[in-house]
Amino acid sequence: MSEKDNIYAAPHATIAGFTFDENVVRVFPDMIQRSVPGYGTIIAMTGVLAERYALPHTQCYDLGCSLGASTLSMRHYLEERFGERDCRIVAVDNSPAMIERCRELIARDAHRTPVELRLGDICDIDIVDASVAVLNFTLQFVPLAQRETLLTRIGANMRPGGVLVLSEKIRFEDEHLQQLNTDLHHTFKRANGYSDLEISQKRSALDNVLLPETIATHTERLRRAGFTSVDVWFQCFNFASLVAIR
Ligand code: GEK
Repeated sequence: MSEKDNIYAAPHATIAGFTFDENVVRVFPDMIQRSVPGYGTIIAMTGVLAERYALPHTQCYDLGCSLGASTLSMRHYLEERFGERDCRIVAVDNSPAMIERCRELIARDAHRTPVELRLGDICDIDIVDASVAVLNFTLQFVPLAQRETLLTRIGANMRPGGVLVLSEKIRFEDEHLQQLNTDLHHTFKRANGYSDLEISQKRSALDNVLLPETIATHTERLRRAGFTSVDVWFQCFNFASLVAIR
């Protein structure tokens, strides 16, 4: 069971940049559920999309897997046609604490699709013969200058007819919409038990660490990376998930 996230409940003298360390790992499921509107739906539908697009004898990538929520969802939905499909999942994260805990959680799961867990930077790992790639709230932490190269590499190593699921915190060009969606997100967090202090300290910690972009920027870059059909399939406030078909 996940512990309750109270990392920013007490005042911090200085707010360090957010990192995915053991303290975050301990509370991560509670933190992401209470912070990201639609997280549970996005995780479940990622499995549904994998079931539809995974091609026989290919690999499904969970890039920035954290505790493996998307991996476990894909495994669940890939189970029914396990034998005829013969896929494997490659789950990658550059946080040792996340990978260690993820390994324990995968070991407890009874589904059969093989999972390879890798500790590493998603900008460095080889992508080979992919039919599904999931970037579930991960690209937002990759330096802006590296995002195009990463997506181009995913596109180049994905089978035609494969899918990339890209979920991100987004920003809005229109100032009114940016303010509205930021406020609505904070209201969502308050309704989930976070105090104003927690919300503001977390916001400072993510400053310059989580860098959101607009839907237009994501869509145009995905097209340049070789994805032909690109659209938003889920959005709640400033959180969205896109499908991009190779
Ligand atoms: C979920 N997908 O539960 N290389 C590898 N991992 C990275 C990198 C990188 N360059 N940058 C960040 N990470 C998960 C949630 S959380 C989202 C993803 C959030 C990892 C980082 O260590 C963390 O585990 C994950 O990406 C982001 O659906 O906390 O908002």
